[in-house]
Amino acid sequence: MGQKGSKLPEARILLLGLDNAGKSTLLYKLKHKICVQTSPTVGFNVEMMAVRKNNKNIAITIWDVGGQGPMRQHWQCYHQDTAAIVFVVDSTDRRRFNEAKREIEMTVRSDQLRGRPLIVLANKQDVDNAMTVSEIKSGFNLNRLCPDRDWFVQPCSASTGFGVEEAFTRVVNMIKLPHVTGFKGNIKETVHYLRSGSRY
Ligand code: G3D
Ligand code: MG
Repeated sequence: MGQKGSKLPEARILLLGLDNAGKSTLLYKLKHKICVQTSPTVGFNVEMMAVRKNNKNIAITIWDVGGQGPMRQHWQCYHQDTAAIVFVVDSTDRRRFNEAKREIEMTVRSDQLRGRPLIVLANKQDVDNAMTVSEIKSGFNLNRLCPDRDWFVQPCSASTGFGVEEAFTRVVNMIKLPHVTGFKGNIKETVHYLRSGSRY
């Protein structure tokens, strides 16, 4: 069932958000349901999955690049080939909501991410008093922030799996095929490049 050496067109999905938002938990949850290939974590986590889009098989690579320090210099390189942005929010953390807001605002300002779909995951919905989708939507002011890209907010719980598959099905549906076929590298080459260029 492995996809090693897969020649499928690849689309990169960038998993962003503050530390503790639940990005790695989310990736782990997806991996155990539908993942077909893994790479060891070296300053980042990445998973590849085969999915269907428009009756074709494509490979999506999901990059959890929440790393700090030396990895930050590589963030631009992730942006370049990104087909969709998934921004994970800890819905229980009202204290850091403004920090998350600043990060999402910086992300959507990136030229290389212009027009790419944005999916906000309102994570940790299993916890009482978690912020709701509408609180997050209006708190981030997404209508004004994203006038020129597709976006949506999905409630989910990376711990229980609630909403996780739905979110990624929607992400795949929102990816534009030109970005898929325009992907230049492959997952192994990119991982090799990042390892050789970093101190990890
Ligand atoms: P990050 O990769 O974004 O930094 P992690 O975040 O995936 O490491 O998760 C940070 C903490 O949040 C972890 O708890 C994890 O179990 C928890 N978490 C992630 N998703 C959910 C969720 O949907 N619901 C709840 N209740 N907790 C979640 P610990 O205690 O290990 O630090
Ligand atoms: Mg993590």
